[in-house]
Amino acid sequence: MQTEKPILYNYFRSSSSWRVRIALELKKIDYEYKPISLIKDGGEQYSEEYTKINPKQEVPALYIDGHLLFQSLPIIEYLDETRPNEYQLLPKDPAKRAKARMIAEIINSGMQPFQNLNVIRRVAKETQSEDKKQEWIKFYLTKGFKAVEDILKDTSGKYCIDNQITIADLCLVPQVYSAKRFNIDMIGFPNVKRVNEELEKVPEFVRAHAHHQIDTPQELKEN
Ligand SMILES: N[C@@H](CCC(=O)N[C@@H](CS)C(=O)NCC(=O)O)C(=O)O
Repeated sequence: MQTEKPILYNYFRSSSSWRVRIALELKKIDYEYKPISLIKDGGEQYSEEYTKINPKQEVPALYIDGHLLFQSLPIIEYLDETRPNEYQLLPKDPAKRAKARMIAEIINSGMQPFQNLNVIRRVAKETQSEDKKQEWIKFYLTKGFKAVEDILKDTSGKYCIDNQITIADLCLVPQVYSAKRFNIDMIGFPNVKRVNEELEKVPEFVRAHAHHQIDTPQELKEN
């Protein structure tokens, strides 16, 4: 039984953090929001204090039920298993569950890492070129969205898997936001666009949005 309030170590614009914020909202879990700035003072994720929380020096990390958890997808699965409610984020049906995980995995391991701050900084440094960095991001995000779009043709209803919100949707919305930030042309991905627009209307997704957090800069809060 949970006694202490969970603590989410996260950053407003981090797509991995955002996935967990949506899960916490859907599971109706009251939590303390602990901002970890990825840019302030060279990045608070590298501080000695935070490295003790997450040795991978990334957000998110969630302290819950006496456990310190990191890696967004296992966190979401933990919340789903320990807090069953009307939102079952991993569908019961094995084929649907596998397809939801397929989409989540494409985004988690085939897209997000290639736009991750320390990775793109290294690409820019090694190539001495901001253009090469942009090309790199565009290549991997487009490749990932092509695969997701193909899956959605078969699986999507209102959301990624029929009309049930799943772990795939929690990954999709922050990834589409990142794509917009990096100026990726989404014209070839109508199902991604349609499902994303549908999800953006869900109140729990609105509350978890990058522009609605305590560490969101004022100029973005107004958007
Ligand atoms: N697979 C991890 C990825 C975590 C991750 O890469 N987080 C990014 C923000 S979305 C980060 O903290 N980056 C810090 C850096 O690149 O220094 C997860 O899903 O939690």
